[in-house]
Amino acid sequence: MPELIETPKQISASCLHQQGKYKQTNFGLYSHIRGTNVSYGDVNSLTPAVKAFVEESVALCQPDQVHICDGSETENKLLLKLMLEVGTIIPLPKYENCWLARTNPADVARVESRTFICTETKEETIPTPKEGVKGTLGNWISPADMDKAINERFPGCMKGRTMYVVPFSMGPVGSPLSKIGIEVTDSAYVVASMRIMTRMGAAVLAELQKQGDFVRAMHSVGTPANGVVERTAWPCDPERTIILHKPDANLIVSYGSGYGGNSLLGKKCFALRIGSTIAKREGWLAEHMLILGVTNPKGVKTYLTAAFPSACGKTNLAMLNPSLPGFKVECVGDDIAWMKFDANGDLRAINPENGFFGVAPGTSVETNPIAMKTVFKNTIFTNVAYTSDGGVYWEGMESSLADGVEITDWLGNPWNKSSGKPAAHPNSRFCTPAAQCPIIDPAWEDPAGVPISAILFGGRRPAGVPLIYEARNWAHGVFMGAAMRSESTAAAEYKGKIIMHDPFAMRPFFGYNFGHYVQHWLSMESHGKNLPKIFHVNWFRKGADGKFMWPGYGENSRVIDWILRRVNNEDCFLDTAVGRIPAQNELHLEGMKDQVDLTEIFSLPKDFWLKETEDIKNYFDSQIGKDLPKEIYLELKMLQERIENEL
Ligand code: TSX
Ligand code: MN
Repeated sequence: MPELIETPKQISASCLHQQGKYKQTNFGLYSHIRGTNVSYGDVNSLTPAVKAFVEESVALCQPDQVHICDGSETENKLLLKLMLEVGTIIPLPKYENCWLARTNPADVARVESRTFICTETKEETIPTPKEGVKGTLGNWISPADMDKAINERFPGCMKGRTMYVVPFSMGPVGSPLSKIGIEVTDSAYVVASMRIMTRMGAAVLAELQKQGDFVRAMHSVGTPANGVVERTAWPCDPERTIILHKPDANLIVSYGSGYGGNSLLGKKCFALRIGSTIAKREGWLAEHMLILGVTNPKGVKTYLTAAFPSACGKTNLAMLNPSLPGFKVECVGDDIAWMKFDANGDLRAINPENGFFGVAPGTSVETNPIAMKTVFKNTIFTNVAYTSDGGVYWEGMESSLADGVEITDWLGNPWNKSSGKPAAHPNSRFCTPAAQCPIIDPAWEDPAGVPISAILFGGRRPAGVPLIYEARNWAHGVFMGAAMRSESTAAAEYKGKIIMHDPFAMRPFFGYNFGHYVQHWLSMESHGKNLPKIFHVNWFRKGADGKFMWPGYGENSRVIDWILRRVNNEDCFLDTAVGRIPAQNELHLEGMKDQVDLTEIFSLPKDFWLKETEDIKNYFDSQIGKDLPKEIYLELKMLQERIENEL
């Protein structure tokens, strides 16, 4: 194998990796934590509280050595070398600093059924479903059972391995909207990925010296055969995988999986689940939303957020290439928004992340040229296919495949178009720095956040739901979020083409009782002087011919143009039973290639909406019951009455 990365001269990676042995690093100081050697990093950079957390973790997990991450280039090279040696990653010499990780085939996605929130009482975590109904708004675990789950898995789980201490900031280091976490993990893949997805390293430890609060996150890929460390390329323990959150203690514990959402604990576990509980306590919002900035032809810049369930093209919208002349979209984030009303009553948002952990299949020069310009440097790919010329391949990349190139699928088998299965795993990912996105917003790291003027909800709705409609007021908008549904995804555990409820696109990510979450959203109305307007979009309505009625992608800028005019309070709307839609000729379609039947795309079939509101009522009754605020039931009732009377 050619020497693809420069080995740091002072550090002998293979020595570091040998069980029970280590060599002096360039830090020159022998140090220990609970008798365990610190092979890299400076113990004195840890605050007493961080040191105590590391000590507890070391005592429990019994790693051979401790590595305190500084986020440096030297450290990253060491991690890459370690991963290359054991086969966790392979190089992708076609690109600059890109790597392919292939997981154990049993460890390819988040595992919702093994994800728990721990509170004293069940009611704090999940609404009580109706008798005989299985709740789908999260899983509760008691403190005693959480302790038991930890004690059954963690003691000695890092024997023969290195424990990495990963200091990370969600949000720009030092922003008043940011929060700090410490993740301990025995996975070099997790460290390298956290370095991309969060602000990681010494600067975070320095910030902690100023303000000490942090979220504790403990992660191990696990050890299936008790006590025996497997030197496999992707160690994991799928049978005993568990992801635990204890909001009262700002604690995350994850065992058995190295996969993204289960192991990069800053993302779903912290920024959404623990984040939403902190946000509730502190009076702000932690949401599963993209953030984008739009500049109109007059040069006016407006920021929006949008919450969509998976498979709706959230990353594509975050990097939109507008077809409307004179419009410009810039990206602040593609997955998570932390939002808080400032002293002026403006809602301000930060993207707590530092990278994109995007689904690869479907990403192409046709669907998202900006993403394709982002991901081919400094990127860790996971479970995509690779090509004989040292590149990557996934479903959707057909048009950029050179002749004579051979493909190896995500499992390592030769692949061609007649193989009958996808080359890349459908949930395969790119993990890439946000800063290298060519349309990253100039204010994406503004510590004050960007001012949000509109919030979009949406879903994949083949029938009945118009292209765009606007909420009549805040409470109606909150109802729209609570009533969100989408044609189901292939990414999670639930499969098949059914219209699934996914309120606020947060169903797998609530950190506390959904009924209380909705109450919190309603309460936000009184915090804001300049409340954002709320909209619902649907790019996916199909006509009688079974074809999509709206061309989507860049043409969505026409919908955004109308939203911006509404934000500006222009009188360009028409009231309907479900909300406000563009008035005649107010959705600008000039210069559009495709013909769009506006009457059909904005039609509101009475039978559909009667059934839809009945489904929503059944969902609310069976899943949330008394925990759903009465204002939301009232919104539903008023909607049903308008449907009855106006459609
Ligand atoms: O991301 C999508 N967006 C948002 C883009 C900013 N997708 C892909 C969804 C899967 C992740 C879309 N798919 C969008 C969309 O607006 N619309 C559609 C549906 C659609 C697909 C293909 C065509 C039209 C609509 N047309 C042709 O294939 C020619
Ligand atoms: Mn997401």
